[in-house]
Amino acid sequence: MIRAVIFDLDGVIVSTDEFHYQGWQRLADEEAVPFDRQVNERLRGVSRQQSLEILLERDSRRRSDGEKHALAERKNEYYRALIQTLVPGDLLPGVPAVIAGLKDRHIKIAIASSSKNTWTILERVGLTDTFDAVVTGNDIRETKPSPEIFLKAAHQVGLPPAECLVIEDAAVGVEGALRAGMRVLAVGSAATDPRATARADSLATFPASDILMIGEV
Ligand code: B16
Ligand code: MG
Repeated sequence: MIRAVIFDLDGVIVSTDEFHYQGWQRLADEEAVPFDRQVNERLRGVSRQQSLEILLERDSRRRSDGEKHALAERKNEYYRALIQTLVPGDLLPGVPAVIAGLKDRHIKIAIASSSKNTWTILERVGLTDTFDAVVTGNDIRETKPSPEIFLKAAHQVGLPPAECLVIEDAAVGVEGALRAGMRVLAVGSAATDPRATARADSLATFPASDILMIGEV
């Protein structure tokens, strides 16, 4: 039985994935590093520093650790300027209804996001007091596909992994949730991932009542 739902943030609750793309694209253009949306897909769910390493795979220059740090900081400044524009109306379709439906049924809800900007985003979209637990990129040692972030969220809501379902839009997130021993609903960019327990293009077509039936026999 599912008694907790753990949401990824970027690409599940809100479309900050587009802002990440814009921030990385601007940095890549300034540094004359080839970058496009296809490479950007590989950045989904992974940490800022790892994202930079992927972007720099096509770089012809050798960068010191100090330079890399400064590049990641610069991208984060661009990104942070973009997320300041977020408003509650930017929640992805279906998200408010799913959250309300789960709360009505007394299901615990949590956030498990690799982003160190999680709290700023939750504040912008009016969700700071909504979740029973929030685990961010600041609270973990290993990023997805490590199961660490999901296990930490389950621990904080006081439920075993078998009673948790994760909603993810990234391949690394789907893998991490499965490694944590949880069911996973893959949405958006991950909606064709065959490893997921269930798939949906968007939460707009997947009400809370259906979510709670995933993996039940
Ligand atoms: P930040 P999620 C992830 O969020 C993003 O998908 C990923 O693209 C980003 O690099 C990562 O957060 C770190 O974000 O630079 O804000 O710390 O999908 O795990 O909610
Ligand atoms: Mg995501």
